Amino acid sequence: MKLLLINPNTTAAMTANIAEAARAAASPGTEVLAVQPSFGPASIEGFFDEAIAAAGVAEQMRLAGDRIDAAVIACFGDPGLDAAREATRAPVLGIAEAAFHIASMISTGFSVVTTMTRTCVIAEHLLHKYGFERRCRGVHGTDIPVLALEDGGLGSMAQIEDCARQALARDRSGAIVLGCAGMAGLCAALQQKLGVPVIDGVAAAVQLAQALHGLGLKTSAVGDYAPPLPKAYTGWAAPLGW
Ligand code: 5HY
Repeated sequence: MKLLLINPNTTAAMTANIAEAARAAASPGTEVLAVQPSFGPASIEGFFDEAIAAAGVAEQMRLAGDRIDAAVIACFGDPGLDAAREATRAPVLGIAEAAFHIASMISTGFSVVTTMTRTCVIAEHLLHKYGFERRCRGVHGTDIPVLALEDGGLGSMAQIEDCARQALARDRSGAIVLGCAGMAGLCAALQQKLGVPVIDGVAAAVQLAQALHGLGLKTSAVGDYAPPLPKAYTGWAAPLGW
């Protein structure tokens, strides 16, 4: 299967690291096509960054069309997820939504450990949007800038581990969800250190995308995720029109 992996920020080193984690999680026969928008923020750490990143996701989905079997949006805010599901019938997964589903199947309650504290609200909004607010017992920021994880994040391991330990104790949770695609490479080592399930959304989304493809399921074209209605777009967005 052809799996489109979109890193919604524009940092090539992060796209490469996220692609490596996705390929490590993918089954034989899954081809991971890693892309990033042609415009937008180097990292996504707030609502404004996210608004532009969502347009970048729309750009890449528009370019891919139906030439893919599934897509993964590899940013923990799931920017542009609903728009992406209108743009193709191929299943589209956000790494936050995927991680919440997986964590809820292996623990009665989980905690999220993310980057900047100011982005915690974005994760909290998604928990409510997806209906996981009763399963998540806390969202915790480490105040590690996203681009500090650009090299894979080894330098931030101790800080993330410390935050996760405090979260597990304070929240009485049984699992940790990593709140940034840039943390994907740290998952196995953190799970070893913490002794609880640690969920990386990139791997979770890749595996769930394969499962949906294996079930022969596509995004419904009826109702809310029906393709956008034909209309002209102007300015730099003109090529994205329908
Ligand atoms: C991410 N930002 O996964 C999010 C993390 C965050 O550029 N890639 C980003 O802080 O929301």
